[in-house]
Amino acid sequence: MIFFLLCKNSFQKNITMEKSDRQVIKSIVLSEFGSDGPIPVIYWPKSLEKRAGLLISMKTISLLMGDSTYQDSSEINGINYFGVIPFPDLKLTGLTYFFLIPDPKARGNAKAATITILVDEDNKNFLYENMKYLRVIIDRTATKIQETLDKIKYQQYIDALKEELNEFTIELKDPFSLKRKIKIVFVGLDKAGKTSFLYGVKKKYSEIIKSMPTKGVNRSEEELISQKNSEIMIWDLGGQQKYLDKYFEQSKLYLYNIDLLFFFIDIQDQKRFDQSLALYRNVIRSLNDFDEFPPIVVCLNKYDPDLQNSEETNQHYQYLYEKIKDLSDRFFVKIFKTSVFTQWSLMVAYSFGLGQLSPNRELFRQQLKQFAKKTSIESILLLNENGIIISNYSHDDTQEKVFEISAPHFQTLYKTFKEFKLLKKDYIVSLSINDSKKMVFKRIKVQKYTLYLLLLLEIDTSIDKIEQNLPDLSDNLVELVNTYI
Ligand SMILES: Nc1nc2c(ncn2[C@@H]2O[C@H](COP(=O)(O)OP(=O)(O)OP(=O)(O)O)[C@@H](O)[C@H]2O)c(=O)[nH]1
Ligand SMILES: [Mg+2]
Repeated sequence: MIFFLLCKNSFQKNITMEKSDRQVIKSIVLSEFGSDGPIPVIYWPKSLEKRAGLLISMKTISLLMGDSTYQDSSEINGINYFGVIPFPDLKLTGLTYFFLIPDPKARGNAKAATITILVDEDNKNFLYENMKYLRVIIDRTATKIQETLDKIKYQQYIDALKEELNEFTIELKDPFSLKRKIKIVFVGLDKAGKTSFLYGVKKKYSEIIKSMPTKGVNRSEEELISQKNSEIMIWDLGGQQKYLDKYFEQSKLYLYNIDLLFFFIDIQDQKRFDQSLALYRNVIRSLNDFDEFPPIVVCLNKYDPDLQNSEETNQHYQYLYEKIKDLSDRFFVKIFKTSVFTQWSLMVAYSFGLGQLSPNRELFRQQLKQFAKKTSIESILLLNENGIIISNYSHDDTQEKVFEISAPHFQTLYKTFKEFKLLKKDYIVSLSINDSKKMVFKRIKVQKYTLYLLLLLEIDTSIDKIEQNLPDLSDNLVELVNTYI
């Protein structure tokens, strides 16, 4: 933290460009956690101000590791993920890859490292739009760095990275587009419950009752955190046969350029399972033809609370689960049981899907994990104002599940208490759980956003301990929240 303050100054004028203004990528920095802390090992351009390089190293590495110095590689073992990080003082935004370099001399036999490529903050959309390509290119460089023992080669690898990125951007039609346009598509047979799901997510219950079959496509906008940089459009495709035919005939319009796909199957409608799966197969085929592989969330829907113990329904679930997995070959697919009667089930599936759109989801999780460690919290979950789960972290899966189910209830309670002016503080604490644990639901302000934390902790952990560590968490989240999507 102290370092950030020291470095706060305006350096951007010192970052000169080697070529023309058309160059999108302004700088590349390879950082390492050296014996004196994070330092830029290799950077481009050569004219990059020393303190700017140091700021980039400090910030990226400390987001990776928290305030604690890097001492135990088991803590961050298996770390390799991306994040989009703003550097307002430099008027730059970076795409950072976090990874470890094996080093027998370092504690834990590895050193934390980051590769950051930077663009003008006004061009940050370039990073989002081209994320999947940039990730591949940077990942390759990181692997080369991890594999060599010869540090002299680092320069050569970063030069090659610069060249490759340069070639990549030259081929792009418009690297300077201003808004990230995200397309989320809902597909499934008619009456599968797509429109109801979307109303349910927004808690527009009265609309669910009135809901009519969707004619053609219903487009709506989603606002997750900040709408400044992105526009999230949801396409709810009516599922009647006459419309389905049209989507495939004009697939370039409907099924092209999808960032996230929700696919719905009515788990109560056994007669139409095969028809549903045939539709799924066709959608997969069409995506394959376009060479596009968006993440897919499959909702086995109408899994109503009263059916949860039904043997038959669970057999159907198993059947559909396996069929879907079989059909989804090259895709990242996650399958959920959902019902409009359990609002949390909608939120869990919906949040998971939206989370896939964020390049910072791992970074958020890492922040929650660090906070949890410092405060001896077992489980932690971060919600936005609308009950969408931004991130969570938990020691075990069962707890995570319980948390996802409990969170909306706590949020409702919190808002109710607040409305009736029963809250003196900005948190509520549950009764003891199992005589040893308690839950705390707390509102936090992160910049202009109101977010909520649900925490599971030892019964005798004081709320003060949480409060003491919150400012650090909020500070780090401020940095990340604006680049969440
Ligand atoms: N039991 C049960 N019924 C549901 C659920 N979700 C939706 N429904 C009902 O299923 C019917 C169809 O829901 P819609 O949301 O209109 O379905 P859709 O997939 O949008 O249908 P199309 O617009 O024709 O493609 C409505 O009567 C809903 O009330 C659910 O989770 N459980
Ligand atoms: Mg509909």
